[in-house]
Amino acid sequence: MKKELLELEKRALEELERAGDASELERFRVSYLGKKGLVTSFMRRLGKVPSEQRPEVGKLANRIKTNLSRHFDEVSEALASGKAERSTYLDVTLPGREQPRGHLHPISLATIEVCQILSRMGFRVVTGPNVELDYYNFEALNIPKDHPARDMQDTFYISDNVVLRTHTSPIQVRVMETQRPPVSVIAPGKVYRRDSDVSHTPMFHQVEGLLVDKGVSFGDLKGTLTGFVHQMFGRDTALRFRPSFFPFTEPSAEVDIQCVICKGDGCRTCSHTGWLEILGSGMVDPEVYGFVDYDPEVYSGFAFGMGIERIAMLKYGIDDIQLFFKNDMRFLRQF
Ligand code: 2NL
Repeated sequence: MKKELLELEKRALEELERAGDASELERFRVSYLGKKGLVTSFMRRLGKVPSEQRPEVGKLANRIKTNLSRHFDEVSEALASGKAERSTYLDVTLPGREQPRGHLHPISLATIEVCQILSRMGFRVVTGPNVELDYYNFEALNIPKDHPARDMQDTFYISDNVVLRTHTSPIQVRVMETQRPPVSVIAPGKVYRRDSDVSHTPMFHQVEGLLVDKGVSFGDLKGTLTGFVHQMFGRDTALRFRPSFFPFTEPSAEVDIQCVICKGDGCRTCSHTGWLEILGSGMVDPEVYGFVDYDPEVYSGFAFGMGIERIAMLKYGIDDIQLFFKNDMRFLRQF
């Protein structure tokens, strides 16, 4: 009974607070304080309250009735004298509230830019499964069973012969398997490696490229990647090709660009070398052609691969790879 009364009071006060004009106020008066109002009918039912509780409940009911009447009088007066602007007035001349607008993630922006530059050169964008057969991820790329890259330490194994792809090369192997040269494709996407520290994340993004035709030379590789670097980092960016090794290319070369921070003078970002490694590349190893039934005596080609996080960090001047994965709006809003 007491609880019911207190709830009634709370509801009544809320309703009174919302009353915006005389008719709403009158409606309030009738439904709570009038002859058939809720408070009045409560008073009538007091007789049914057990006698030992009656004084206490009665006192409470009286207090609530007095309180509601007093509030009612106050609001009536305020409304009548126009002191309180209580109606729900809509100022249609106020400027609208701007809706926050989303935008693409910096990794998406960098991926799109890389793919646009290479698409204009004639490469076609292809995608493939993130969960791959060991065959497409390793075997067909000339990475033998005992190669360290296959180690459980480095690769997420789903089962004996199924992995999370460790690069996007398997997409290109699938293209070669179903298409005869000339082939020129780029494969963007997520890749996975069991690596997690300040400079590594277990999932990151890559774009790989592949071009196979009759008479493709290392000069074509150099020209293509030079054009790419100049469009991505600016025409005045110096680059160099440095000998390297990958199981799936021979010869292989890594591409360095002049440090974007110190312009080659040497700083912390480039470990005082003046150069930054941005991608790996090479002429497709003839062993790979064996798996996709291309004749290495007829065809040759080049391939390359780059990590998008690294490209985005250099392009936008970001020094911490973890920022890409934290969804901190203070970081993301800057793009
Ligand atoms: C790197 C190096 C590279 C490739 C990827 C490739 C693909 C096929 C055949 C041969 Cl199907 N090669 N891809 C070649 C050289 C380097 O990536 O540092 N990536 C982040």
